Amino acid sequence: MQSYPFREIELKWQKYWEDNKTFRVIEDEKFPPKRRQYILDMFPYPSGAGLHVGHPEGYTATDIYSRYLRMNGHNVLHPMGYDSFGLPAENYAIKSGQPPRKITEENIINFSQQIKRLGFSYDWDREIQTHRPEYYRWTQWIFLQLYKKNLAYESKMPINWCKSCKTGLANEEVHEGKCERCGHLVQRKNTRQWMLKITEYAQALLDDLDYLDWTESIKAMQRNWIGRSEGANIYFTLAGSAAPTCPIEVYTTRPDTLFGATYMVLAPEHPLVLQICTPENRSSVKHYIEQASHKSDLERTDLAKDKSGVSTGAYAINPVNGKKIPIWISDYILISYGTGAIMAVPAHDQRDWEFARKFGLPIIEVLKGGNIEKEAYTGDGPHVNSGYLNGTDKNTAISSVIAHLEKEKKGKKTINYKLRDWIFSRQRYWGEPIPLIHCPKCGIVPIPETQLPLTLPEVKSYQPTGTGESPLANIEEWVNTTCPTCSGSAKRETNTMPQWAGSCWYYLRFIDPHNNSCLVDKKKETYWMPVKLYVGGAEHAVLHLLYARFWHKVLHDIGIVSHKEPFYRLVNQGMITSFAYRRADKTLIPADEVERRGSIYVHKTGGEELELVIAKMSKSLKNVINPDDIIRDYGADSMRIYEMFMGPLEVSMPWQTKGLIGIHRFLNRIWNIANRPIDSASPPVAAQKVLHKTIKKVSIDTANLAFNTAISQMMIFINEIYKERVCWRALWEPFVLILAPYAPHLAEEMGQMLGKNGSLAYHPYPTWNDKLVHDSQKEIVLQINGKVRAKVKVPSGTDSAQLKKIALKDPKIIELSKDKEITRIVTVRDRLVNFVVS
Ligand code: ANZ
Ligand code: ZN
Repeated sequence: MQSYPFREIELKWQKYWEDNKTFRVIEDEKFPPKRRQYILDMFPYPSGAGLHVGHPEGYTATDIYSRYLRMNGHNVLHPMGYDSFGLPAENYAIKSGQPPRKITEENIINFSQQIKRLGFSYDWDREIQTHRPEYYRWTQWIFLQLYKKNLAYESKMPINWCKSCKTGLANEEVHEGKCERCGHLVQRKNTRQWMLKITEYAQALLDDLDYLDWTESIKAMQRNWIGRSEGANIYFTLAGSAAPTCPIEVYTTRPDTLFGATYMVLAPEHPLVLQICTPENRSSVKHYIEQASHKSDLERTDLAKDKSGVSTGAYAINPVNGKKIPIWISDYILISYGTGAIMAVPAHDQRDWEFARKFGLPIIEVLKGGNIEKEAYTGDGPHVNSGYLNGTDKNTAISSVIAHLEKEKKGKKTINYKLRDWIFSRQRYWGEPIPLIHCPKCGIVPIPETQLPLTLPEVKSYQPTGTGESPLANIEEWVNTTCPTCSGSAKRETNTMPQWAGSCWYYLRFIDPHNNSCLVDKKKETYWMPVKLYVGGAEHAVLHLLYARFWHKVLHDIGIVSHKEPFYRLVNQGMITSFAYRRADKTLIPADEVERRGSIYVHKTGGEELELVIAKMSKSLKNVINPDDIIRDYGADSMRIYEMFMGPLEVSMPWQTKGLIGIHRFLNRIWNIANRPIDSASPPVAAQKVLHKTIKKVSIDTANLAFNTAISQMMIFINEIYKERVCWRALWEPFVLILAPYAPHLAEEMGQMLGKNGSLAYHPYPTWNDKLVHDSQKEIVLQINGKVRAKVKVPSGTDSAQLKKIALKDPKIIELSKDKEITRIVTVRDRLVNFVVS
C-alpha cells in the first residue's frame, strides 16, 4: 500500500512538542476553576515486556480528551510516570543477578520511548518514578502520619505461609490448602506484620461512593468488599457449673430467628474452644483445629464445599427460651469476622441447614413460607414457634428482639464490615523501607521527618531469607542504628511497603513533583484537585482504588488535601483481547485472517468456517500484538485511531489488524485531499452541511468520550469530500482542527500546509452553525412490498398522514399499484413509506 510519510511526520512533530515544551502546564489564574482540568491515566508498572497494546487504549482516550479540552480553552494537567517498585523486578533480579534498580530503570527508558512514540500530550517535566528517593521520601512521610494517627500498628497475624517458597501467600495463591507455585501444604503462621487501619474509614469509604461518577459495577465491587452488614451481637451463657463465666458472643444479621437457634458453632481458632471442650472431645477437637489451619479463608467459605466439624461436648443456653443447645466447631466459621462464633439456625440459613443435616442436629422452623425438608428458607413470612415474635414479619421481629435483648443486657445492635485491616508489610527487598526504629528502651520510634528519605540500601542477595524477614535484615550496617530518642543502639524495621503504597498518592505528586519542603503545595493542590477524569483498567477495582481513597481521606483529615475523594470520575477501559486458536484442533491463527460474523469471529479455510476463541493476549498463546511493530508499519496516528474505533471505550474487543489497515487507508485519503490544490472559493452548500454536522457530532461525542462514533462521522465527511477534485480551505481548516486530538501528528502537518504557524494544540476548536446542521429537506424512499420504487424530497419532520398523501400522488406508485389492493401503509418519519399490496 502507498502510504503517506507518517514516520517522517510523526517524528518531526514529536520533536517539535518536546523542544517547545508544548504541553507544559502551570497554575495559571486566568483560568476559572471550571476550566481547570486534571486528566489522569493509571501510570504503568514498567515491566520487562514493554508496552502492551492495552496501555495506549486508555492513554489515547485521555489524550484525545485533554487535547480537545485545551482547544476549548481549558488548562489541562495531564501527566505520566512510573509505578516502579514491585515484585517482578525483584524476581528477575534473583534470577539474573542484576540489581532491581538497574533492571527497573532500563525498563523505564524503554517504556518512555514507546509511550513518547505515540504522541501523547503529557507534561513530561512532571514525570515521577515511585522508586526514586525524592518520591518515596513522601510515601514514607505519609506512613509516619498514619503511624502518628494510630492508623498503623504492629500485629502478629496468622497468614498463609509456604515453607518451601519461604514466603507469605495471599488467599488467592492458596489452592486446596496447597501453595499454588510449589504444591507444598500451606500453614497458617503467625508473623509480625504492619497493619493499616483502613477499617476505621469503612463507613466513609462506603458513604462517599454515592457521589462519585464511577461505573456502577466498580462501586458495587467496593461496596461488597467493604461489606457492611447490620445485625446484633447476642450473648450465650454456658450450661453446667464448671463452665467459664464469660458468655459466648455471636454475631447475627437475623436476631429474629433466635427461637430457631438449635446449636452454636465456633471458629476452630476461637480462644474459648479449648477451655470449654470436654475431656472426651479434646483429641478430636485438637485434630480438627490442626486440619483447619492448613486452609485459606477462601476455601473455608466455599459454599459448594461439604461441611465438616466436631462437637466440643459443651452446651450453651439460648437466651430467649433457656434451651440447652450443643456447641460445635467448624471451619465455615471464620475467626476474623464478627465475633468468630455463630448461633446456628438451620431452618433459615443454608450453611447451617447442610451442617445440621450432616450431623443430625435439630431443625426448627421459625418463619413460615418455605419447605425446610428440602432446603433452608431465607425469605420473609410470619414468625412461628417464636414466643412473643409469633405472627410478626422479619423487620418487625428484628427490631422487637433487639429491644428485648438490649433491655435484658443479653445482646446489642451491631454493625459489621467485611473489610479487614490492610496487611501493609512485605518481607521483600524492592519496596519503600518502613521508616521506624525498634529501640530496646523506647520501643518503636519513628524516624524524624527531617531524616527522610530512609533510602533503600544496595544488597548482594535479593533472595528471601525464609525467616519471615526481608533481605534487608542481613545488612548489619543498615539494620544497626541509634535510637533518635535515647541515642542508644537500636535496630531498623526491615519490612518494606507493599507495591500499592506508591500508587496510593502519586496523583498528588504530579501536581507539585519537585517540591522539597512538602508533599504538595496547598495552593497548587486546590488549583487542580480533584481529578476530573481517571482512566484505567477495571482490575484495580478494590485494590488500588480503595487504598488510594483511604489514604486520601487520611490526608484530608490532616489538612493536606482539600477534597474527601481523589477521583471524581472514573472510566474503566475494556480489554483488548486477541484470537487464540481454532476450537477443534487448537492451531494458532494470525489475527488478520479473521472475519466477523455478527457476534462471533470466524476463520475461513477452503469453504469451511471455524469459530474462534477470544482470549487475553499472552506470550504462551503467541497472540500478542507489539505496539512497536504497529507504529513502524502504520504509524502512531493509525494506532491511536484504530484503538478508539474498535468500539466504545469500556467494551472489550479483539484486535484485528484488518481494521487497523482500514484506518490507515482513511488517513491516506486525508493526506491525499490535503495535497490537492487549495481552493479559497466558497464550497457548495451540501458540502458545508456535511462539515457542520461533522463538527457538531465530533465535538459532542469527544466531550462524551464516544470516540468511535466521532471517528465514524469524520469518515463520512472524508468520503463526501474525497469525491471532489479540490480541497476547499473553508472546509479543510475546520476539519483539520477536529481531527487534531485524534491524529495529532497528521493534523499538525496539515495545519502547517494550510499556513498555520506552530502547533494546533491551543488553537480554538471550530464551532458549528446550527442552520447548516439541520437538513430542511429529507429524501424519502417509497417502497412497494419492501422494494424501493421511487424517491421524493419532503420537508424534514413531515408527519405520517402527510407522507401518505405525498406518496399516493407519486406517478410511479400510482402506476405500479393500479390493479392491486393496498392492504397497509407503513411510514417512518424522514425515512420511508412502504405500501403492502396484494
Ligand atoms: C443466624 C442466622 C440465621 C444467620 C439466618 C443468617 C441467617 P453477613 O450478612 O455476611 O454479615 N456469621 C456470622 N459470623 C460469622 C463468621 N465469623 N463466619 C461465618 N459466618 C458467620 O453474614 C452474617 C451471618 O453470617 C450471621 O447471621 C451468621 O449467621 C453468619 F437465618 O446468624 B447468621
Ligand atoms: Zn530509644
